Amino acid sequence: MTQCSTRLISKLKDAQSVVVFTGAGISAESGVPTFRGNDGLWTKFKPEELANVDAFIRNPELVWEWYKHRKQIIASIQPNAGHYALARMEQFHKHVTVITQNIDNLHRRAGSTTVHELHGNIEHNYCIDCGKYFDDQEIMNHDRAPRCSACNGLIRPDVVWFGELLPVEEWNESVTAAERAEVFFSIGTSAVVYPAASLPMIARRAGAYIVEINIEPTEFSSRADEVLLGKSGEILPHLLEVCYQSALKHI
Ligand code: BJW
Ligand code: ZN
Repeated sequence: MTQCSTRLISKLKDAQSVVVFTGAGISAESGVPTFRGNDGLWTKFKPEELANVDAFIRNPELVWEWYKHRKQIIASIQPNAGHYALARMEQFHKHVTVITQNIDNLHRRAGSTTVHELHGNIEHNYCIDCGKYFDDQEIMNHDRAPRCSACNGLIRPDVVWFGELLPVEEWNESVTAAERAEVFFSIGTSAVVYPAASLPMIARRAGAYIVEINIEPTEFSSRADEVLLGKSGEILPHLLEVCYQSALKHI
């Protein structure tokens, strides 16, 4: 199991503001497939090919089938030990901000209270023509791409596709949190999708101590202060049980 470096213990002991930036890898141990890599969700389709509005207009049935399948997976799974450990971090710092690229709602379900969803939430849906909101119960029994009860427009999941802007408030608050972070964790993300992937660098430039947790090195690893290699569902509980306990002893 990963050792807790004395540097990390000392940073955690003093930190009032901690930011946790997560990607698909943190939900992998809950049973949500990741996007890239050999076990990736997108081995048949590249995310850039399916997760964009043109693909949806061209082939709404394919994109609906794809999201319906993922909605069913996400509705049937639970947060894992990694999500719960992050929620418990709130006992140790004044501010813990979770910034997630994930759309699966698992951080909130695990009890994290400040969560910025940069790429939306798969449980929400809206009409592309009139904007009317639909929850999953209203549309999940549709085999074909669902249509709006008000205007017959296509209904899409409230997620951010390629070429679309991130929700402005969530983004601005995430940048502010990254700039204020004393310790910044980047967990389970390949760090290749922008602008989200710029957050670790924003935090680093502002002076945060950057810790990456991943099962393998990423494009960002060489710029992190510390890289903990392993599963987030194992490393994060260890961090809480061992590293935080060491930090508490030194207060
Ligand atoms: C574990 C583990 C375990 C596994 N424990 N670890 C050229 C250069 C730069 C940028 C661009 C460019 N061309 C276009 C762009 C912009 C584009 C972009 O960044 N493209 C790049 C891919 C090149 N970005 C956008 O378009 C964004 N919008 C934007 O820029 O707006 C401005 C604009 C407006 C108009 C025109 C142009 C620009 C929007 C991006 C939206 C991304 N959306 C998706 C889909 C969301 C909906 C859905 O889920 O269906 O978001 S794509 C997909 O990737 C999803 C994810 O959130 C995102 C990031 O993936 P993530 O989370 O990192 O997952 P993986 O699979 O890549 O990595 C998992 C990691 O976990 C791996 O490292 C594993 O090792 C690890 N792991 N198990 C710990 N147990
Ligand atoms: Zn409508």
